[in-house]
Amino acid sequence: NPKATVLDDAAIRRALTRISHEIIEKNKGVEDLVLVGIKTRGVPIARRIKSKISEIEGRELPGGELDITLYRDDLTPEKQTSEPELKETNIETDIDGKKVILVDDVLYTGRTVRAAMDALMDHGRPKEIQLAVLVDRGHRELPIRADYVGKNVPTSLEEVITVTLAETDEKDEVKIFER
Ligand code: 3GP
Ligand code: 5GP
Ligand code: MG
Repeated sequence: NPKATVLDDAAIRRALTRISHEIIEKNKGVEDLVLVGIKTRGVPIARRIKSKISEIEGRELPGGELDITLYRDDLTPEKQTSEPELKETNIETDIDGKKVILVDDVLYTGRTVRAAMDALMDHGRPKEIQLAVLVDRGHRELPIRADYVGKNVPTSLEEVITVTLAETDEKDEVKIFER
């Protein structure tokens, strides 16, 4: 049972455009930036930001993907016994000395991002790692925060956020549900 639409397609587009500008501003340009999406839906979000930044700056950026398997088939918090694990890395450039921007759809406990940072460190020595997420739903269990946030959506533990994107689903939409 859906409770509310948090972001519609126009709001998602505006949020990603804003984040793209914020990335350029914070980094004073796009030198040494690499955009890495976390599968599944972090990947199309990273691609959209990457192409928006390229459009603004007139310059292509390297990209990549990390596949971090999520904990469980059952997604209720009390059943999350194991840690998220890296399945696959696919980054088209050497990340040594680069500023890697990790991109994910939803930030929750922070454990996926921690696993993603571990994977990057195994891959090279990035100069810096930054984090961009479409939605921050709170409930962090680690000292991790996002540098760029599409929307902060305070949730209860009983609520879930659904993110659908044109690339993987029918349309662009972020909704909040009661479990
Ligand atoms: P994603 O591949 O787009 O990241 O975990 C598999 C999918 O389930 C994820 O899709 C995520 O969007 C969705 N999901 C919904 N609620 C939760 C949740 O509370 N925890 C996790 N790990 N995934 C969730
Ligand atoms: P974390 O590791 O921070 O607990 O969770 C982050 C990952 O789990 C993200 O990749 C995200 O896809 C997924 N996730 C956690 N909570 C939610 C949620 O409420 N909705 C959606 N769509 N994904 C979630
Ligand atoms: Mg995800």
